[in-house]
Amino acid sequence: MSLTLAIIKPDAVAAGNAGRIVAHLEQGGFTLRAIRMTRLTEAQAGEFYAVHRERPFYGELVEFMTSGPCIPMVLEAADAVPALREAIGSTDPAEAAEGTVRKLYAESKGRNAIHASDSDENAAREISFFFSESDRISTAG
Ligand code: 3AN
Repeated sequence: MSLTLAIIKPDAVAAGNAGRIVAHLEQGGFTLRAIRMTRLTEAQAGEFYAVHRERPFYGELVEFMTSGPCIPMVLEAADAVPALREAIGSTDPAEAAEGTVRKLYAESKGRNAIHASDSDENAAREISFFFSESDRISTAG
């Protein structure tokens, strides 16, 4: 089993889809290990998305991610990183496969409902960004 980080983004929280997205992921085989709601500051969003600093959509991304509360969570599954990437679907909801979170709940490439770590290395960094070791509750046994 391994861990990954998801963030239910401000568009999905504002639309009232947070609970449905958590349920969808749990039904898809992911176990919740930590969850909280937060509103990112510009500095926090900028640091979280630092790898995208040179991309043309960086300003828009930071503005969107600070526009309202979001819900970071730690999810556990076998091969959690690729499994969650598959479960959320393509960045652009128009290209996302049927049954994926983005197909079901995303509005556009920018307002796309959910973030998921793209490598084990980034998952570890992103989990530590939002949660301390003691926040991650083992649900086994
Ligand atoms: P993913 O979230 O699927 O890993 P990335 O890493 O290419 O996608 O992009 C990170 C985030 O930047 C996306 N989740 C999305 O919110 C935003 N983004 C990506 N491409 C665009 C775009 N063309 N216009 C606006 N925002 C974008």
